[in-house]
Amino acid sequence: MRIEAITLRELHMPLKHFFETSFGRTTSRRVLLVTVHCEGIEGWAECVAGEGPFFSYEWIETARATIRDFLAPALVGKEIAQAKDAAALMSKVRGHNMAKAALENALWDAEARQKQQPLWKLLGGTKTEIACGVSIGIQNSHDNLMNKIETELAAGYQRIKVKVKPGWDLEVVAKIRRRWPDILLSCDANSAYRPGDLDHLRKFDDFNLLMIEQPLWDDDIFQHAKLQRELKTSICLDESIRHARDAEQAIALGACRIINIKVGRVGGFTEAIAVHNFCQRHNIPVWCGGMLETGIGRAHNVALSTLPNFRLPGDVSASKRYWEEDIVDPEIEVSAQGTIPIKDAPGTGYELRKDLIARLTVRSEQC
Ligand code: OSB
Ligand code: MG
Repeated sequence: MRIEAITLRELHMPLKHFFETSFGRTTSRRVLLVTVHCEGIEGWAECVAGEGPFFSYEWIETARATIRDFLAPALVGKEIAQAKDAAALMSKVRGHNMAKAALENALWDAEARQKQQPLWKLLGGTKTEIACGVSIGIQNSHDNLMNKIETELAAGYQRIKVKVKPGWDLEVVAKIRRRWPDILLSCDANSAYRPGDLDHLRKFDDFNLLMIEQPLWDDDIFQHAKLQRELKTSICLDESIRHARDAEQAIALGACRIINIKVGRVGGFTEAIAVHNFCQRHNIPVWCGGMLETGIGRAHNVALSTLPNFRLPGDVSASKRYWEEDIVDPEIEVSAQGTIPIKDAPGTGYELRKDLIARLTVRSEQC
């Protein structure tokens, strides 16, 4: 595959409902789409960098600038045999995994289209359906949260994850458990706690949670290892896992019992598969995280989730939870059993709505 050019587009898409985590509230997304042009074939992907440097240091402006000034020049004009060869060409750039992932994943998309193969098969997937959960943000009131959970359970989702932070945590979780004693329930702190909160964090053990996600700093595996020894509840790491070596370190130190894989956070499908395989060999279950993606990133998450060690329901949920209108056709839909059936179609199995993409685009540039 010869990489002839790369197009960057920014789209503005308001969320149906704000999404709030311990680091802030998002009401509208700035979506960065990447298109690679390879000998008559286009590959598309979404950069999952956020509107600000809060989940990670990357945000949409650093991703765009890093792609334009460093990563695209490392790829354009090159001939690669497979999408997975792109990572080596971009390795001079330190970090900026979300920017790299957007490019690599667009090349995987192009490779799948060129080979007329389903992307999930190209990635090594084996499942014919995937299990879906939902991530529910911090709300304006407990009642609003309880109503949302009721709606999502009625829709069939297999696992509820709620965002927590000091002041929106134990009381909320206790209330959920009183009403729904048996559901699969987890929480995600996005680094809102400190080791000094140990006595407080121990109280999460009363609620039979599937996991507590990323309680401490994003850049500290050692402190999570100390915390995991003190908790019955399994820790799941999200922000802390940037590549397979982080997974190796976390597992060796006992810093978590579960890992959330986000393809953007680890720099692309190749590294996501490496994290998956390492966890599988060490009997650590993984699940697919989400970053409020449009259908383009979402379809890639669906494909990744077909790998065998994705053993827990992911944050891969229906388009209609986020968007009035998604930019793929059909939209991503979840069955009444809380699953997404996997299609045998070439590529992702979801077509692009190019007219809608054009209407939502606020800027574009060619690299
Ligand atoms: O920590 O998993 C997270 C969204 C934005 C940034 C970080 C996270 C999230 C989510 C949402 O939890 C998952 C989704 O529904 O896409
Ligand atoms: Mg998380």
